[in-house]
Amino acid sequence: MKKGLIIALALAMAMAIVGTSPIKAAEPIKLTYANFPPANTFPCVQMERWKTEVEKRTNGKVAITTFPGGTLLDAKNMMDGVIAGQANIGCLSMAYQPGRFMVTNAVSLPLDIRTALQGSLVLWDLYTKYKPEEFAKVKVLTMFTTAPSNIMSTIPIRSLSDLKGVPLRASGGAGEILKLWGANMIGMPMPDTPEALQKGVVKGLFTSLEVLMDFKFAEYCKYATITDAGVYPFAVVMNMETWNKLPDDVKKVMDDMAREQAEWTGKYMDDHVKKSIEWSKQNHKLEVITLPPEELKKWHAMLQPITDQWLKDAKAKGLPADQILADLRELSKKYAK
Ligand code: DTR
Repeated sequence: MKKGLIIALALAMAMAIVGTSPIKAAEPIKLTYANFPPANTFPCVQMERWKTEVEKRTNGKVAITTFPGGTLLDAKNMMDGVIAGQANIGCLSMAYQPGRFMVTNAVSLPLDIRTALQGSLVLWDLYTKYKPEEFAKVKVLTMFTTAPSNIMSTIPIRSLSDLKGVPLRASGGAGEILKLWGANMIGMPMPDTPEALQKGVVKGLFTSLEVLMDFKFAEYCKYATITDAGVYPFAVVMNMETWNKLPDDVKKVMDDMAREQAEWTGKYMDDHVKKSIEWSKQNHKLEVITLPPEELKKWHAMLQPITDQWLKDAKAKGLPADQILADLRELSKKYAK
Protein backbone atom coordinates (compact mmCIF):
# COMPACT_ATOMS: atom_id res chain seq x y z
CA MET A 1 0.00 0.00 0.00
CA LYS A 2 2.72 2.41 1.11
CA LYS A 3 4.82 1.38 -1.88
CA GLY A 4 1.88 2.03 -4.19
CA LEU A 5 1.50 5.51 -2.80
CA ILE A 6 5.16 6.33 -3.36
CA ILE A 7 4.95 5.11 -6.95
CA ALA A 8 1.81 7.17 -7.52
CA LEU A 9 3.51 10.26 -6.09
CA ALA A 10 6.65 9.75 -8.16
CA LEU A 11 4.52 9.33 -11.25
CA ALA A 12 2.62 12.54 -10.52
CA MET A 13 5.89 14.44 -10.09
CA ALA A 14 7.32 13.05 -13.31
CA MET A 15 4.17 14.12 -15.14
CA ALA A 16 4.47 17.58 -13.71
CA ILE A 17 8.04 17.83 -14.95
CA VAL A 18 7.40 16.72 -18.51
CA GLY A 19 3.80 17.77 -18.65
CA THR A 20 1.76 20.87 -18.06
CA SER A 21 1.65 24.04 -16.10
CA PRO A 22 3.96 25.16 -13.34
CA ILE A 23 7.17 23.96 -14.88
CA LYS A 24 6.59 24.64 -18.57
CA ALA A 25 8.03 27.99 -19.76
CA ALA A 26 5.46 30.72 -20.37
CA GLU A 27 4.57 31.62 -23.95
CA PRO A 28 6.68 34.57 -25.16
CA ILE A 29 5.05 37.96 -25.61
CA LYS A 30 4.65 38.32 -29.37
CA LEU A 31 5.26 41.70 -30.98
CA THR A 32 5.12 42.86 -34.60
CA TYR A 33 7.61 45.43 -35.93
CA ALA A 34 6.83 47.24 -39.21
CA ASN A 35 9.35 48.98 -41.43
CA PHE A 36 8.98 50.68 -44.80
CA PRO A 37 12.15 50.15 -46.89
CA PRO A 38 13.70 46.89 -48.17
CA ALA A 39 15.30 44.46 -45.71
CA ASN A 40 18.92 45.21 -46.65
CA THR A 41 18.68 48.97 -45.97
CA PHE A 42 19.88 50.56 -42.74
CA PRO A 43 16.48 51.12 -41.05
CA CYS A 44 15.85 47.38 -41.35
CA VAL A 45 19.37 46.35 -40.37
CA GLN A 46 18.98 48.29 -37.12
CA MET A 47 15.53 46.69 -36.67
CA GLU A 48 17.00 43.17 -36.83
CA ARG A 49 19.75 44.13 -34.41
CA TRP A 50 17.19 45.50 -31.94
CA LYS A 51 15.01 42.40 -32.27
CA THR A 52 17.94 40.05 -31.64
CA GLU A 53 19.18 42.03 -28.65
CA VAL A 54 15.74 42.37 -27.04
CA GLU A 55 15.01 38.66 -27.45
CA LYS A 56 18.40 37.83 -25.96
CA ARG A 57 18.28 40.31 -23.09
CA THR A 58 14.76 39.28 -22.07
CA ASN A 59 15.80 35.61 -22.17
CA GLY A 60 13.20 34.84 -24.78
CA LYS A 61 10.37 36.46 -22.87
CA VAL A 62 9.65 38.53 -25.98
CA ALA A 63 9.43 37.26 -29.58
CA ILE A 64 9.45 39.90 -32.33
CA THR A 65 8.32 39.34 -35.90
CA THR A 66 9.74 41.91 -38.31
CA PHE A 67 8.02 43.18 -41.47
CA PRO A 68 10.44 45.03 -43.79
CA GLY A 69 9.54 46.49 -47.18
CA GLY A 70 6.23 48.07 -46.20
CA THR A 71 4.52 44.69 -45.92
CA LEU A 72 2.69 45.64 -42.73
CA LEU A 73 2.74 49.47 -42.81
CA ASP A 74 4.17 51.75 -45.49
CA ALA A 75 6.27 54.92 -45.24
CA LYS A 76 3.46 57.41 -44.80
CA ASN A 77 1.20 55.30 -42.58
CA MET A 78 3.79 54.28 -40.05
CA MET A 79 2.98 56.66 -37.20
CA ASP A 80 -0.80 56.45 -37.47
CA GLY A 81 -0.68 52.70 -38.06
CA VAL A 82 1.24 52.17 -34.83
CA ILE A 83 -1.08 54.51 -32.92
CA ALA A 84 -4.04 52.49 -34.26
CA GLY A 85 -2.38 49.21 -33.26
CA GLN A 86 -1.94 47.79 -36.78
CA ALA A 87 1.62 47.02 -35.72
CA ASN A 88 3.04 46.98 -32.21
CA ILE A 89 6.23 48.74 -33.31
CA GLY A 90 7.09 50.86 -36.36
CA CYS A 91 10.12 52.66 -37.78
CA LEU A 92 9.39 56.00 -39.41
CA SER A 93 11.20 58.68 -41.35
CA MET A 94 10.07 62.04 -39.97
CA ALA A 95 10.89 63.78 -43.25
CA TYR A 96 7.78 62.25 -44.85
CA GLN A 97 5.54 64.35 -42.56
CA PRO A 98 7.68 67.42 -41.92
CA GLY A 99 5.08 69.59 -40.20
CA ARG A 100 4.10 66.82 -37.84
CA PHE A 101 7.43 66.50 -36.05
CA MET A 102 8.48 70.14 -35.67
CA VAL A 103 10.86 69.71 -32.74
CA THR A 104 12.74 66.59 -33.77
CA ASN A 105 12.80 67.54 -37.46
CA ALA A 106 14.88 70.53 -36.41
CA VAL A 107 17.86 68.17 -36.42
CA SER A 108 17.66 68.34 -40.23
CA LEU A 109 18.27 72.11 -40.22
CA PRO A 110 21.66 73.21 -41.60
CA LEU A 111 23.62 72.58 -38.39
CA ASP A 112 26.93 71.24 -39.54
CA ILE A 113 26.25 67.67 -38.45
CA ARG A 114 28.95 65.59 -40.15
CA THR A 115 28.19 61.99 -39.21
CA ALA A 116 25.24 59.76 -38.47
CA LEU A 117 26.67 59.02 -35.04
CA GLN A 118 26.76 62.73 -34.23
CA GLY A 119 23.26 63.28 -35.65
CA SER A 120 21.79 60.29 -33.82
CA LEU A 121 23.12 61.33 -30.41
CA VAL A 122 22.07 64.95 -30.94
CA LEU A 123 18.58 63.81 -31.90
CA TRP A 124 18.24 61.43 -28.95
CA ASP A 125 19.29 64.10 -26.46
CA LEU A 126 16.96 66.62 -28.07
CA TYR A 127 14.06 64.20 -27.83
CA THR A 128 14.72 63.28 -24.20
CA LYS A 129 14.99 66.93 -23.19
CA TYR A 130 11.79 68.13 -24.87
CA LYS A 131 9.64 64.97 -25.05
CA PRO A 132 7.61 66.71 -27.78
CA GLU A 133 3.84 66.51 -27.84
CA GLU A 134 3.79 64.83 -31.29
CA PHE A 135 5.13 61.62 -29.73
CA ALA A 136 2.79 61.66 -26.72
CA LYS A 137 0.54 58.93 -28.13
CA VAL A 138 3.35 56.40 -28.56
CA LYS A 139 6.31 55.04 -26.63
CA VAL A 140 9.54 56.12 -28.33
CA LEU A 141 12.01 53.21 -28.34
CA THR A 142 14.88 54.97 -30.10
CA MET A 143 15.77 57.65 -32.65
CA PHE A 144 18.62 58.06 -35.09
CA THR A 145 19.60 59.97 -38.21
CA THR A 146 21.21 59.23 -41.53
CA ALA A 147 24.67 60.53 -42.39
CA PRO A 148 24.61 64.00 -44.04
CA SER A 149 23.02 64.33 -47.46
CA ASN A 150 24.93 64.50 -50.71
CA ILE A 151 23.84 64.75 -54.32
CA MET A 152 23.83 61.54 -56.36
CA SER A 153 23.10 62.14 -60.01
CA THR A 154 23.13 60.81 -63.56
CA ILE A 155 24.83 64.01 -64.75
CA PRO A 156 27.83 65.67 -63.09
CA ILE A 157 26.99 68.52 -60.70
CA ARG A 158 30.08 70.67 -60.26
CA SER A 159 28.47 74.07 -59.70
CA LEU A 160 25.20 75.75 -58.81
CA SER A 161 24.54 76.36 -62.48
CA ASP A 162 24.85 72.60 -63.14
CA LEU A 163 22.20 72.06 -60.47
CA LYS A 164 19.72 74.64 -61.76
CA GLY A 165 16.35 73.06 -62.53
CA VAL A 166 17.63 69.48 -62.32
CA PRO A 167 14.88 67.14 -61.03
CA LEU A 168 16.23 65.47 -57.90
CA ARG A 169 14.37 63.44 -55.31
CA ALA A 170 14.44 64.40 -51.61
CA SER A 171 12.09 64.82 -48.65
CA GLY A 172 11.49 67.12 -45.70
CA GLY A 173 14.32 69.31 -44.43
CA ALA A 174 16.83 67.97 -46.94
CA GLY A 175 14.34 68.82 -49.70
CA GLU A 176 14.28 72.44 -48.56
CA ILE A 177 18.05 72.57 -48.99
CA LEU A 178 17.82 71.39 -52.60
CA LYS A 179 15.20 74.02 -53.39
CA LEU A 180 17.41 76.84 -52.15
CA TRP A 181 20.23 75.60 -54.35
CA GLY A 182 17.92 75.91 -57.34
CA ALA A 183 17.29 72.23 -58.11
CA ASN A 184 13.84 71.02 -59.08
CA MET A 185 13.09 69.20 -55.82
CA ILE A 186 10.73 66.26 -56.23
CA GLY A 187 9.42 64.94 -52.93
CA MET A 188 8.71 61.23 -52.49
CA PRO A 189 9.50 58.49 -49.98
CA MET A 190 12.62 56.45 -50.56
CA PRO A 191 10.86 53.23 -51.68
CA ASP A 192 9.41 55.11 -54.71
CA THR A 193 12.79 56.38 -55.83
CA PRO A 194 14.16 53.36 -57.78
CA GLU A 195 11.27 53.52 -60.25
CA ALA A 196 11.49 57.31 -60.57
CA LEU A 197 15.18 56.99 -61.43
CA GLN A 198 14.62 54.17 -63.90
CA LYS A 199 11.89 56.12 -65.67
CA GLY A 200 13.96 59.28 -65.72
CA VAL A 201 11.38 61.22 -63.67
CA VAL A 202 14.32 62.28 -61.50
CA LYS A 203 17.99 62.61 -62.43
CA GLY A 204 19.21 61.69 -59.00
CA LEU A 205 18.58 62.17 -55.33
CA PHE A 206 19.77 63.91 -52.20
CA THR A 207 20.37 61.78 -49.13
CA SER A 208 23.08 59.77 -47.39
CA LEU A 209 25.38 57.86 -49.74
CA GLU A 210 24.84 54.31 -48.45
CA VAL A 211 21.85 54.11 -50.85
CA LEU A 212 24.26 53.98 -53.82
CA MET A 213 24.99 50.40 -52.79
CA ASP A 214 21.88 49.34 -50.86
CA PHE A 215 19.44 50.38 -53.62
CA LYS A 216 22.07 49.95 -56.35
CA PHE A 217 21.51 53.59 -57.35
CA ALA A 218 25.16 53.66 -58.50
CA GLU A 219 23.97 51.82 -61.61
CA TYR A 220 22.27 55.07 -62.64
CA CYS A 221 24.01 57.74 -60.60
CA LYS A 222 27.63 57.82 -61.73
CA TYR A 223 28.33 61.06 -59.85
CA ALA A 224 28.25 62.03 -56.20
CA THR A 225 28.73 65.70 -55.27
CA ILE A 226 29.81 66.05 -51.66
CA THR A 227 27.73 68.70 -49.92
CA ASP A 228 27.53 67.22 -46.39
CA ALA A 229 24.30 69.02 -45.61
CA GLY A 230 21.15 67.94 -43.82
CA VAL A 231 20.47 64.62 -42.08
CA TYR A 232 17.18 62.70 -42.08
CA PRO A 233 15.72 61.88 -38.64
CA PHE A 234 14.04 58.57 -37.83
CA ALA A 235 12.03 57.30 -34.86
CA VAL A 236 11.09 53.81 -33.68
CA VAL A 237 7.78 53.94 -31.84
CA MET A 238 5.59 51.45 -29.99
CA ASN A 239 1.83 51.41 -29.57
CA MET A 240 1.08 52.85 -26.13
CA GLU A 241 -1.30 50.08 -25.07
CA THR A 242 1.28 47.46 -26.03
CA TRP A 243 3.87 49.31 -23.96
CA ASN A 244 1.60 49.65 -20.93
CA LYS A 245 0.96 45.91 -20.89
CA LEU A 246 4.63 44.89 -20.93
CA PRO A 247 6.16 43.59 -17.69
CA ASP A 248 8.56 45.97 -15.95
CA ASP A 249 11.66 43.90 -16.62
CA VAL A 250 10.94 43.92 -20.37
CA LYS A 251 10.31 47.67 -20.28
CA LYS A 252 13.65 48.13 -18.58
CA VAL A 253 15.50 46.15 -21.24
CA MET A 254 13.94 48.35 -23.94
CA ASP A 255 14.52 51.61 -22.10
CA ASP A 256 18.13 50.70 -21.41
CA MET A 257 18.64 50.04 -25.11
CA ALA A 258 17.25 53.33 -26.43
CA ARG A 259 20.39 55.45 -26.52
CA GLU A 260 22.61 52.46 -27.21
CA GLN A 261 20.53 51.66 -30.30
CA ALA A 262 20.85 55.26 -31.54
CA GLU A 263 24.61 55.00 -31.16
CA TRP A 264 24.81 51.57 -32.77
CA THR A 265 22.77 52.71 -35.77
CA GLY A 266 24.81 55.89 -36.21
CA LYS A 267 28.04 53.91 -36.26
CA TYR A 268 26.62 51.29 -38.60
CA MET A 269 25.45 54.00 -41.01
CA ASP A 270 28.78 55.87 -41.04
CA ASP A 271 30.67 52.69 -41.72
CA HIS A 272 28.19 51.60 -44.37
CA VAL A 273 28.50 54.92 -46.24
CA LYS A 274 32.24 54.32 -46.60
CA LYS A 275 31.66 50.80 -47.93
CA SER A 276 29.02 52.06 -50.34
CA ILE A 277 31.35 54.68 -51.84
CA GLU A 278 34.09 52.09 -52.34
CA TRP A 279 31.64 49.58 -53.82
CA SER A 280 30.25 52.21 -56.21
CA LYS A 281 33.72 53.29 -57.35
CA GLN A 282 34.78 49.72 -57.98
CA ASN A 283 31.63 48.39 -59.58
CA HIS A 284 30.16 51.44 -61.28
CA LYS A 285 33.07 53.86 -61.67
CA LEU A 286 31.42 56.42 -59.42
CA GLU A 287 33.06 59.84 -59.64
CA VAL A 288 33.10 61.66 -56.30
CA ILE A 289 33.02 65.41 -56.91
CA THR A 290 34.34 67.63 -54.14
CA LEU A 291 33.67 71.34 -54.43
CA PRO A 292 36.44 73.86 -53.69
CA PRO A 293 36.10 74.80 -49.97
CA GLU A 294 35.18 78.40 -50.80
CA GLU A 295 32.44 77.21 -53.13
CA LEU A 296 31.03 74.78 -50.55
CA LYS A 297 30.98 77.58 -47.98
CA LYS A 298 28.92 79.64 -50.39
CA TRP A 299 26.43 76.75 -50.82
CA HIS A 300 26.06 76.40 -47.06
CA ALA A 301 25.69 80.16 -46.54
CA MET A 302 22.65 80.09 -48.81
CA LEU A 303 20.75 77.93 -46.32
CA GLN A 304 20.00 80.52 -43.62
CA PRO A 305 16.37 81.03 -44.81
CA ILE A 306 15.61 77.42 -43.81
CA THR A 307 16.51 78.10 -40.20
CA ASP A 308 14.67 81.45 -40.26
CA GLN A 309 11.52 79.78 -41.58
CA TRP A 310 11.71 76.98 -39.00
CA LEU A 311 12.10 79.55 -36.19
CA LYS A 312 9.06 81.40 -37.45
CA ASP A 313 6.92 78.26 -37.77
CA ALA A 314 8.04 76.82 -34.44
CA LYS A 315 7.31 80.09 -32.63
CA ALA A 316 3.88 80.23 -34.26
CA LYS A 317 3.24 76.83 -32.70
CA GLY A 318 4.25 78.18 -29.30
CA LEU A 319 7.49 76.18 -29.13
CA PRO A 320 10.62 77.53 -27.38
CA ALA A 321 12.26 77.77 -30.80
CA ASP A 322 15.33 79.83 -29.89
CA GLN A 323 16.14 77.53 -27.00
CA ILE A 324 15.70 74.41 -29.16
CA LEU A 325 18.06 75.83 -31.76
CA ALA A 326 20.61 76.84 -29.13
CA ASP A 327 20.43 73.33 -27.66
CA LEU A 328 20.86 71.78 -31.07
CA ARG A 329 23.95 73.87 -31.78
CA GLU A 330 25.45 72.98 -28.44
CA LEU A 331 24.66 69.27 -28.75
CA SER A 332 26.03 69.27 -32.24
CA LYS A 333 29.32 70.69 -30.91
CA LYS A 334 29.34 68.25 -28.01
CA TYR A 335 29.08 65.23 -30.29
CA ALA A 336 31.36 66.53 -33.07
CA LYS A 337 34.55 64.51 -33.04
N1 DTR B 1 14.23 59.22 -45.13
C1 DTR B 1 15.19 58.85 -46.05
C2 DTR B 1 16.51 58.71 -45.61
C3 DTR B 1 17.11 57.47 -46.00
C4 DTR B 1 18.44 57.36 -46.20
N2 DTR B 1 18.74 56.08 -46.48
C5 DTR B 1 17.61 55.33 -46.50
C6 DTR B 1 17.40 53.98 -46.75
C7 DTR B 1 16.11 53.50 -46.69
C8 DTR B 1 15.06 54.33 -46.40
C9 DTR B 1 15.24 55.67 -46.13
C10 DTR B 1 16.53 56.18 -46.19
C11 DTR B 1 14.99 59.39 -47.37
O1 DTR B 1 13.86 59.41 -47.74
O2 DTR B 1 15.94 59.80 -48.06
